[in-house]
Amino acid sequence: MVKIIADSACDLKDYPGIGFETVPLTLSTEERTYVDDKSLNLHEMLDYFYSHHGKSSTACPSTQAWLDAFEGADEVYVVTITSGLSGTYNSACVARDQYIENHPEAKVCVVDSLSTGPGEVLIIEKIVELKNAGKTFEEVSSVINGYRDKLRLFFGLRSLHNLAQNGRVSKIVASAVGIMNIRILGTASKEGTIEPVAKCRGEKKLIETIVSEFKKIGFKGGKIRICHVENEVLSTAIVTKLKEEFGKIDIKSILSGGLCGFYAERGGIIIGCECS
Ligand code: X90
Repeated sequence: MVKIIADSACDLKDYPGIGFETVPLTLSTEERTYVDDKSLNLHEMLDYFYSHHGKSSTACPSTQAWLDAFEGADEVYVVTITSGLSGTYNSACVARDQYIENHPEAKVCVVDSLSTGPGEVLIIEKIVELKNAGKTFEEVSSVINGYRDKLRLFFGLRSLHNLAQNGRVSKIVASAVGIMNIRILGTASKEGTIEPVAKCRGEKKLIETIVSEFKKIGFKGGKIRICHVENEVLSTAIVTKLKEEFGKIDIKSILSGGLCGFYAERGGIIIGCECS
C-alpha cells in the first residue's frame, strides 16, 4: 500500500482518492494543549492564544506518531515543514529508519519542504501526479527534491509576535511590525528560514509588492497555492490580481490549519508557487 503523509503544517485536512494522512504538531500554553488535527477549531484556538498572555509554544510530532501513520504501508512519501524552523523533518527521518529496520521490504522517502503550508501542498500534489502517472518509488524519489528546489514561498503577516516569541525570527525584525496597518512581506530562504523582503503600508501595497516580487523571480504562470488565516478578503484579492497579471493560472486558496495559523497569525497569508 502507498501512503502520502504530511505534517499538519501543510494545512490540508484530506486528499481524496489517495492514501493521504496528516500527523499533527501541537500548540500549548502552560494550561492547555491543542492538537492540530481535523477536529481543531482555528477561530477558537486563535481567540484563546490572543487572550492568553503567558508563554505559548509548539512541538513537532513524535517519532511514534510518524510510525503509527506509516503502519500498513510498504511505500511511504513523507512531506515535512522546513527543517530550518522545526524538528519535524528530523523526527520523520528517525521514524523512517526505525520503520525500515522493522519492515525491511518497505520504502520510505522523506522530503524536507524547506517551506510550509502551500509549499508542502505543491510537493504533495506533485507526488500524487507522479504516482497517478505510474511512476515507481525510485523515480519519484529521484525527482522530488529537484521539484522542491523550484518552488518559492512568500508570506504577508500583520504580526511576527509568535514567531519571535518562539525564536523563529529575530526580535529586531519582529519589532518592525505590529504597528497599525504595517504588513511584513517575507520569503523562505534557500535554507528554509525566514527572510524579510519588505514592509508594506496596508494590504493594497502588500498585493502590489507581491506582484512585483513574482515578476522579480521570473514567475511565468506556474501553479500557485495559498493559505490564509481568516483573511478570505485578502486571499481573493491576491488571486484576482495574480490572474490579471499572469493570465490563466492554476491557483487555489484554503484556510490555514492550526500551526500556520498560530505563526502567520490572524490576517496572515502564505503563498507558494512553482517557479522554473
Ligand atoms: O517544531 C515546531 O514546533 C514547529 C515550528 C514552526 C515554526 C515556523 C512556522 C512558520 C509558519 C509563518 C510564515 C512562513 C515562513 C516559512 C519560511 C520557511 C508560518
